[in-house]
Amino acid sequence: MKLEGTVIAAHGRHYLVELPDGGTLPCFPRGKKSELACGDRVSVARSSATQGVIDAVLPRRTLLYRSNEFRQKLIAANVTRVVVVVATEPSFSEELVTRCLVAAESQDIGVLIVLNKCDLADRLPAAEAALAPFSRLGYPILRLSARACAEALRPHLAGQTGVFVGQSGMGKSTLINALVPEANARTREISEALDSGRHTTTHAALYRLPGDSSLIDSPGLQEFGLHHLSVSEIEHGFREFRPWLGSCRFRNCRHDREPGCAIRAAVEAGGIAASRYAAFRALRGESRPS
Ligand SMILES: Nc1nc2c(ncn2[C@@H]2O[C@H](COP(=O)(O)OP(=O)(O)O)[C@@H](O)[C@H]2O)c(=O)[nH]1
Ligand SMILES: [Mg+2]
Ligand SMILES: [Zn+2]
Repeated sequence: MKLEGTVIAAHGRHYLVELPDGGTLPCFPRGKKSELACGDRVSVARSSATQGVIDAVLPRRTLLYRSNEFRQKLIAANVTRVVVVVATEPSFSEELVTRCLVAAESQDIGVLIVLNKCDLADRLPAAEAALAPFSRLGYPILRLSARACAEALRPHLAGQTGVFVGQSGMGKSTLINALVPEANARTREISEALDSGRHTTTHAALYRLPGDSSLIDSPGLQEFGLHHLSVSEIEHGFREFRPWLGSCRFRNCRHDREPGCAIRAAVEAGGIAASRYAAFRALRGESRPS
């Protein structure tokens, strides 16, 4: 009998699938190459009382992933909201935030930046300064403390499938634990099913929230390679570039030294921040040829 389920945890080629009755089943994919992500909808057949086989992945609405020149790493499937979690302490990488935003924009996924640990007041001004460029671009920023007021995040997740992305130490797991009462139980269930009880959080996990929302906690990112994006996807990932795209003299302009480049003109006129243009050039330099 075929069942449709949702991948709620992924660890190597082991997946934990949530079934329609709410129970979970450890599963292997049938094909050799198929790689799945947390949030994937799958068609499953039971192979025994305690194990299943994934026959097919249903079409994905979105797929968030990162890549370097050698391999790609899926982060989450079917998410509707990317929540970039940063903190006042330890300090965070603005470049990593930029990369998370470009990845989300390239998939047309809405973004929210959460500045956590706002209780550490003396660290707040530096964090605000680092976030100012993103705020100016119109990205919403929610300031909170996971220890005191995690609830402030809940309305932003209503009806959404969200994914937390960010460096480790930013407070993602603390936020999950505050928002999901059964988070610890689920974490234990996942560890037991997928890595024989080694209570580590090396894998992503999907948690259910009341009100038809879900939240995926992903392992801390130290880097977010975007080698899989084309130049066109990267330029669309810089949302303030969009009004000028298509206005360059050359249709295949790389916005480098080409004459009549509308993007460079916008940088010179102050419509695009020089730091964002530099970030674009860095990402374009590692992008796949198109
Ligand atoms: N002061 C303060 N510390 C926090 C807050 N949220 C998390 N932490 C601490 O930050 C550390 C890292 O949190 P964790 O949730 O493991 O981060 P993760 O790696 O992003 O999952 C832990 O020691 C938390 O107790 C907060 O709002 N304020
Ligand atoms: Mg964590
Ligand atoms: Zn150009």
